[in-house]
Amino acid sequence: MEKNLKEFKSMLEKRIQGSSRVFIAPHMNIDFDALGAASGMAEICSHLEKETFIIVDDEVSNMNIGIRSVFETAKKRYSILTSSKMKNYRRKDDLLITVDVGKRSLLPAKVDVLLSSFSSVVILDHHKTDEHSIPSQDSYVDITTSSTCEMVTRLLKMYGISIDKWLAKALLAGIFLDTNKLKKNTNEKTLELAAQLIRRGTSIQDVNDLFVEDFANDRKIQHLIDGTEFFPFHIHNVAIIMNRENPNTIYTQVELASAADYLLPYKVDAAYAIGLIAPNQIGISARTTGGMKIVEVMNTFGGGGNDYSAAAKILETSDIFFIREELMKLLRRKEFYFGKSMALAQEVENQRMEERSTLDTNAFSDKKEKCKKFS
Ligand SMILES: [Mn+2]
Repeated sequence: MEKNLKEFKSMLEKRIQGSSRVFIAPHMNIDFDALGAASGMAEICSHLEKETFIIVDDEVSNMNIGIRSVFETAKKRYSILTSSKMKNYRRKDDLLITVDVGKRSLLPAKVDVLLSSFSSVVILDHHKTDEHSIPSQDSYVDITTSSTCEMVTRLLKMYGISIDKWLAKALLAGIFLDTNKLKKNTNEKTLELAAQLIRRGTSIQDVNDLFVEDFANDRKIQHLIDGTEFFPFHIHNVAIIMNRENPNTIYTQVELASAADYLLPYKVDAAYAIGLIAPNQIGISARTTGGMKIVEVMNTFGGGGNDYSAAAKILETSDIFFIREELMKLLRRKEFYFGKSMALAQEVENQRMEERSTLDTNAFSDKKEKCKKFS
């Protein structure tokens, strides 16, 4: 998809202007990146004086505190509809823009059903495309960009659309989410853009406040992390996280992702969190520091993602132990790794800085100790 953002912008503009109405679809289980990007895209559409709707099916009661607070304001600023209400607003020649998603299975239900009724579909995403992706000539998919919010922020700047304090916060939250607060998948351009958003009146503190989790939820994730097993595969080190004590506990995909994210600093090439996400449905969330081809691994389970974050949903099963075995089989295969082990590289570094290495090794158990004291 060698299209630059400038070319995409002029194509996007043509599509928006040539449509009667625009429907923006972020992925289900909306997160900060999808919501920030949808908000920014709605601003672009209204700048082009086009009537626009954002489609969200998620129940507000299922959203975590941070998402909910951004969503409540978004609802006042933009027209937000559920996908089942969408048909009342449809006209001929409507345009669909998907943000932070390129797969039908991740779209709000009725958007998927009505997909072929749109005269054109534009995809803006940073997840890898595969055979399950929606085919579209009008897409901009760049897996090297940190987040969809980063793309949308660039577009807003190209249009000269002013970004107010709230929108800056919503966009920076998306960038923070997908870069684990600028710790991964971040380059100087991402940082520059983050600085520009901060200049619009938001702050690191404002955005961090959105990530404040409630205590019970945090304990639930910590409990899941307690079930972590570390496995050496070839020269690599992989963590598998699951709740073996209470395998029927239901998690959100976001909770699984947080658990996998949590493991990354502990000298692993990849971390996989497995858990039920519905009574007969299993989720896997994969994270890597770059040492493992997690997208390929998740592809084999019918999922996808980008070089650093990937996930899969497995229907009609509730046996997490079986899925763990299936995953283990894949993890033994060398072709899913890149040559250099992150853990090995770290070993060399550790030998050089022995003192620091002792601290690093203890950090995991220390942190867990502290959490235990807290509970
Ligand atoms: Mn994203």
